[in-house]
Parts: sequence; C-alpha cells; structure tokens
Amino acid sequence: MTQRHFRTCHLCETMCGIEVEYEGGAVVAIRGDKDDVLSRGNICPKATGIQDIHTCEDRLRKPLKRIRKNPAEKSHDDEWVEIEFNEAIDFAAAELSRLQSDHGKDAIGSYWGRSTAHNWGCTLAVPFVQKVMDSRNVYTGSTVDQMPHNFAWHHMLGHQFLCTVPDINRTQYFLMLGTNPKISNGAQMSTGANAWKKLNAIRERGGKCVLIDPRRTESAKYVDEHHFIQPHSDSLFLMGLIQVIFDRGLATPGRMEGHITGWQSMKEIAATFDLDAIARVTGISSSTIERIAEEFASADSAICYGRTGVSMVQFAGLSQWLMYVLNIITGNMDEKGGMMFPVPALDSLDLTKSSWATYHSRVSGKPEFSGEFPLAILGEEILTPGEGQLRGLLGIAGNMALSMADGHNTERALNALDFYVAVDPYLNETTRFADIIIPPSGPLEKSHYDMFYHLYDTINWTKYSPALFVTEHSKWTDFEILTGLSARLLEYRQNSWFKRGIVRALAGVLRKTIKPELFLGFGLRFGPYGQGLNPFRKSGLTLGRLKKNPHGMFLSDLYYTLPEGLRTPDKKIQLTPAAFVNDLPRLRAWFFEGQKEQSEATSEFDLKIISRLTNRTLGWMHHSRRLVKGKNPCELMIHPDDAARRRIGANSMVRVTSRTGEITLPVQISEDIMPGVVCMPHLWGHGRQNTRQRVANDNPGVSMNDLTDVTLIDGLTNNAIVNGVPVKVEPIAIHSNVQETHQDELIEEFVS
Ligand SMILES: Nc1nc2c(c(=O)[nH]1)N[C@H]1C(S)=C(S)[C@@H](COP(=O)(O)OP(=O)(O)OC[C@H]3O[C@@H](n4cnc5c(=O)[nH]c(N)nc54)[C@H](O)[C@@H]3O)O[C@H]1N2
Ligand SMILES: Nc1nc2c(c(=O)[nH]1)N[C@H]1C(S)=C(S)[C@@H](COP(=O)(O)OP(=O)(O)OC[C@H]3O[C@@H](n4cnc5c(=O)[nH]c(N)nc54)[C@H](O)[C@@H]3O)O[C@H]1N2
Ligand code: SF4
Ligand SMILES: [Mo]
Repeated sequence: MTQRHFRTCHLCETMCGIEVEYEGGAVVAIRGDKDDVLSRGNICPKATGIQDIHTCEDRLRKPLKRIRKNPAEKSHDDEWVEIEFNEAIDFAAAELSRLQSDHGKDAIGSYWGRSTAHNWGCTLAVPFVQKVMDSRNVYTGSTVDQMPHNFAWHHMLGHQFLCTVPDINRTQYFLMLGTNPKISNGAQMSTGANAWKKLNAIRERGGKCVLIDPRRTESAKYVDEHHFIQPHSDSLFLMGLIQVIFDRGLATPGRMEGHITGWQSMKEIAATFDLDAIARVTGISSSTIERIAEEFASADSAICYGRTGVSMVQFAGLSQWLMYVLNIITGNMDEKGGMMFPVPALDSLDLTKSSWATYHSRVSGKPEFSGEFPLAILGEEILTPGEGQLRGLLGIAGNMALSMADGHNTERALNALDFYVAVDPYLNETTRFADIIIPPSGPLEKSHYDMFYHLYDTINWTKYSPALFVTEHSKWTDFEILTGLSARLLEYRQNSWFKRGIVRALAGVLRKTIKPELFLGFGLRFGPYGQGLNPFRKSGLTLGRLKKNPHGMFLSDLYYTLPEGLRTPDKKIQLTPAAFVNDLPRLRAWFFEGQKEQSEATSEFDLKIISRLTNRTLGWMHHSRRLVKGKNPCELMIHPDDAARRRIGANSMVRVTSRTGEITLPVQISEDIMPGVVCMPHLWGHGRQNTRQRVANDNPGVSMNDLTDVTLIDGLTNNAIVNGVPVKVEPIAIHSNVQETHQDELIEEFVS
C-alpha cells in the first residue's frame, strides 16, 4: 500500500511543498502538495528528480579514499577505495591538523558551495567548523552569486542579512533587472514556484511589470514591457531613473522620513550624470527612462528588484546600491507593495557576522567580507608559494570546477593542494581532485528545515520536514560529518594524550545530545513567534506544534520592521555610503572616459557571453535521468545579425574562445538575444576522466566557466563576473542542408 509524506523541496530557495508517494523504501511519485501554506501545489519539474537522486547508484554511500599510483602527485589513474566513516573523518582531521601545525593556521581553509544553504545540517555546522579551523581562508559560492546584495545591505542597512524581499503579493509596479523568475522561480523572493502567476496577478489588479535583460527571456511573456540593456550598464540606467525622480520633484521618503541620511548628496550625485549619455551606453532611450521613472514614482506601490544579472557583472555593487536607493527615495522601502523584510520564526541575525575590510588577503590584498574572501582568489592563495600559502582544503557542497569562473584555473589549484577533503555525495568534476570524499546521507534520508531561505520569505511562514527513510546512511548527515570532523580536529590540536582524551570524551557526549532539532526547538520557542517559557501561551510556536503541521504554518503577512530593525550605528538608512560613492569614478572612467572603448578596440573578443538557466536543470541535478533526458540545452544563442556576420548558419557548430579557454557547441539563432551578446547554460561540462556519474556523463554539455575569467571581478564587491564576459565566436562547420533562407540571405549580405 502506498503512503504519503509531505516535505519541502530543498533544491532551491523557492521552498515548494512536495508530496512524496512511497511504498516501503521506494518512491512511487513526487507531486506538489496542494495544502502547502506557501506553494499551494505548485512545483517545477526539478522536484521530481529527487527520486532519481534517492536511487542513484553513483551517489556515494561510503567514503572514498584516493590511492595514489605515484605518492608524489595525484593523477586521474589513481584508484578509489571505500572506507568507513569514522576512519575517513579521523584521516581528514589528522591530515588537516598536520598541515596546520607544520605551516600555520591559514595553511588550511574551507569552501562552501550552494548546497550548504539548502541543507540545514551544513548551515548549522558552519560556525563550529570555522571556529575550530580558525583560518582566514574561508570561501563560499556567495561571491559567484549574491554577495553584492549582502554588501549593499551591510553598508546601507547595517547588516549583510537584513535582506530586502519584494512584497510581490501587494505591489502595483514591478521593475525587474537581470532575473528570470519564470525559470528561476524567484531568487531572494521565495514564492513557491508560482512567481509567474504572481506577475500575472499584478497586471490583473491594474499594476505593471517591466523587465530589463539583454535576453528576451521566458519571463518576458509575463510582463508589460521588456527592454534590452547592454550588459554591465544597469547602474547607469538606475542612476538615470533616480535623476529624473529627483529632478521632477517626485522623490519622497514616505514612512522612512527622518530615518535616512544622505538625501541631498544622493540628489547631487544623480544630477552629475547626463541622461543622453546614459541612454547611449545602456541602449534604453532617455524618453523610456523618463517614463519608467515617472511611472515608478507615481505608482501606489513599486519595487525595483534584480538578481544574478545585476550581481555577477561589472559594477554589481553600484547596481545593488542604486536599486535600493530607487526604492528608498520613492517611499517603497519597508512599505506594503515595496521592498519588505521577512521576520523568520528562527531569527539568526545576531548569530551571523557582518563586516568589511577588517583584514586583507595574502596575495592580492582583497578585503574580507563578513569573514570570507572572494572565491576568485582561492586559486592564487593555493598556487602562490610563501608563508600562509593555502595547502589543505575542506570543500563542501559545491562543484567549483564547473561553477567558479575559469574552470581550468580552479582545476590547477585543486590539483596542487597537499590535502583536500570533500564532503559531497558524488565523485564529480571537483571532488575528483580530493584525497578523500565523505558522502552525507541522501535528501530523503534526513530531516529538513530551511535555516537560511526563510530570509527571503514573501509571507512569514515556517515548516519542518522529518526524514522519510531512515537508513544506515541516515546517521551520517552533513551535520554529523562536519561536527565529527570539528571535534576530531580539536582533539588533534591538544598537545597531550590526557587532553585529547578529555576532548574526545566530551565531544562524544555532546555529539550524542546536540542535534539540529535541538537548536531548532530552542530557536522557535524563543524566536519572534515562540511560546517562550510561558506554558499558558498556547498560541506560541514550538517545534512540537510545528511538527503537527506537515504542510507548514502561516505566521503573518510581511509587516513593518523599520526603523527599529536597522543595524547601522546611527539607526538610519545610509543613502550614500562612502564605499559606493568612491566607486563612481571607476564607472565614469569605463563608460564615459574611453576606458571601455580602449579595451574593446584592442580586443579580438567582440561579443559578450551571458548565462541562462533552464527549467529542468540545476547544476548537480544533472544526475537525474528524468531531468536530463532529451536534447542537451547547451546551445549558444546568437542574434541573426551576429550569426550572419560570422557566416554562421542554423545547425552550425561554433567555437567560442575567450582569454582563458575555448569550447565548441551548436548554435541557436534567435532574435531573443540582443545583438553583440551571446548566451548559454552554465554548470554543464561533464564526462571528465575519473568521475563517477554516469547519467551526467552520458549527457555532458560543455562548461561555460571554461570561458570565464578569474581576473574579472567587480572592483567594489569582488564578486565574480560571469555575465558579459568578452568572447569570439567562429563557425566550425555549416551543416550542408541549411534550409533557413533568411540566414543565407543575411550571410550573403554581410559577405558581399
Ligand atoms: N531552474 C533553475 N532554477 C534555479 C536555479 C537553477 O540552477 N535552475 N538556481 C537557483 C539559484 S542558485 C539562483 S542564484 C537563482 C538565480 O535566479 P535569477 O537571477 O532569477 O535567474 P538567472 O537565469 O540567473 O537570471 C539572470 C538574468 O540576468 C540576465 N543578465 C545577464 N547579464 C545582465 C546584465 O548585465 N544586466 C541585466 N539587466 N541582466 C543581465 C540574464 O539574461 C538572465 O536572464 O535561480 C535559482 N533557481
Ligand atoms: N557562468 C556562470 N557560473 C555560475 C552562475 C552563472 O549564472 N553563470 N551561477 C552561479 C550561482 S548563482 C551558483 S548558486 C553557483 C552554483 O554552483 P555550485 O555551488 O557549485 O552548485 P552545484 O553545481 O549545484 O553543485 C552542488 C554540489 O553540492 C553537492 N551536494 C548536493 N547535495 C548535497 C548535500 O546535501 N550535502 C553536500 N555536502 N553536498 C551536496 C553536489 O554533489 C555538488 O557537488 O554557480 C555559480 N556559477
Ligand atoms: S522551484 Fe522547483 S526546485 Fe525550487 S523548491 Fe520549487 S519544486 Fe523545488
Ligand atoms: Mo545561486
């Protein structure tokens, strides 16, 4: 007889409710949970892939240890042997401790990829591991993602996790830059896989949606207007809007009156830009900028929101700053239908750091941000000899050989490590460089709570999901592995057998009693909605009560939290933090003082490549046969004019070259991409030697990050630039029976 289990899909921050139909230990089907308080039955196809991951034969169930053919160096001919978990943890701790005692604290470091945040065992273990490792070498996927947002929140609001979330349910005007919610399902805006329905609803209630993107994406169907924009130039478009709003007397602080500093200087800064020059650079006419500014400022409520298209580009820090400025000067910060701040049931803000430039990196002097360095410098820290060189790495939950800019550089660095322990369920493109891989239990074998993503809630709600299947492997969640490793590291650091014995005994007791549920129970009880110690407050939240609500609990709509919630020293919103103002000369030099032209005049790389997500895939989910079946989506989208100019016909294969690498892939000629820009999916490029991932390797695609450049980072936030990277595109062969006459005509036209 089949049974049903309800949980949250942990694959992305959208947090949809899923219903898993199962029989014994086998999953029969996965579908949307229509009673889930957030998603109400909506899911995307990716959720159904979880059953493939559950049964995937290549998913590691035991740790793998590398046996080197040649003890002096790693090779892809090395063998892997299975060992027990305790032995693996002990070995990893011994090797990391040895490196630290021989070469100093910073000789070891950690890297945390995106699955860290999707996995509460990992998220909870971060502070333990980092405290025990006590190294400045901390890297995460955030600096190839949303770090510029955190940077702006830190400087403007006082904390990197004071996250603004679009109140999409109530807004009347939604201006989106560099985001594709139809496919991503809403990033930093958790809606439950129905962002597109929410866009429709805005228009149905008389509101308006505007999208700014160099590609006419799948989301363009759900908006009133789409405008192409030249990559990297969003901050100028935003500056234009701000200028018009100030000029026309449309600026108003609204509810935040008296709680903002820098109003006059922001007005003066905006006035120094020339709107016609902005229009030339961005490709959006000044009359359109003026109209959007007026509409935005006069709407009953409005939101300017952007995601990776304005964070993984040049001048990302400036774009984030100006998006928030736009919301603030139109009275839409912490206002219904504007940008708001969720209040999660488990409030962890005080447990997280927010700092900038309190120390700098060894090789290129990059500032820390909230205790981490940009991932772009991981390679140089490993490859540059000298005191403090990074020699040992604990790599968790990320596949940086495919996801970090300049995959070749990443591979060189990983290969050069003296010791690398990966905590990951797969032997993939990144973990194949490890000395040991420790695999955590599978997604259905552990409990789940979104420790992190409730920061992006569009309603205040909460949900806990127990493990569905309890197996032998369930004992080894990420939390168990990482706390076990921390305990063993601490033990190795003691200089006598006696002290080691005490640490081991203590850690043994603590590890038996401290489970993620203990933190959650405590956090919920003493959190904003909690019961506290009052047994008579029956409405208060406790873990027990939450467990009785398998579809989650609605807590409230988003409500006002400012100015009380501000963390800036003067308790005011900072409209013009020095960090941003000081970055403006760089922007001007690039776009208005000839720097861009100079760099392009001497470059053979005359197109810019940007990334795209696809509905059925998400990095590591290429292990799911359900999701990757059919045609591989790795195609280079190119505008017909650009194709014709290069004699590229439909069905061609093309060679794409950049300063760092070269890939070949088929083209897709389309007017949906703007001229001068090409586009391809990222996180592909499987089929590499010594990986154990048959499904992904059968459908390999090519890696976009074999083209991107580790030296390209936003000069202010040090976030990687993986969008708008200069490339050259050439045809390899034109298919003999090209039928597209339009193509042929265009080719003729350009050739003659
Ligand atoms: N299906 C699927 N969904 C996912 C994921 C996945 O892998 N697959 N990943 C999840 C994760 S980790 C994230 S971070 C989110 C990302 O969520 P989104 O940011 O919403 O999704 P992207 O497709 O990265 O959208 C970025 C858009 O920016 C555009 N762009 C590129 N350069 C520029 C520029 O200079 N200016 C402007 N204005 N636009 C630009 C691109 O064309 C693209 O449409 O998605 C999440 N959801
Ligand atoms: N060119 C280009 N590059 C990009 C982007 C882009 O738009 N363009 N997007 C960037 C963005 S937004 C992101 S988020 C990153 C994503 O890049 P990554 O963070 O590298 O994400 P994935 O490729 O999905 O790899 C996830 C890894 O976690 C492992 N894993 C899965 N589940 C678990 C688990 O429960 N525990 C542990 N320990 N490991 C697990 C998987 O096996 C895999 O190795 O890519 C970035 N890179
Ligand atoms: S959008 Fe898809 S992958 Fe993301 S949580 Fe929902 S079902 Fe899962
Ligand atoms: Mo991401």
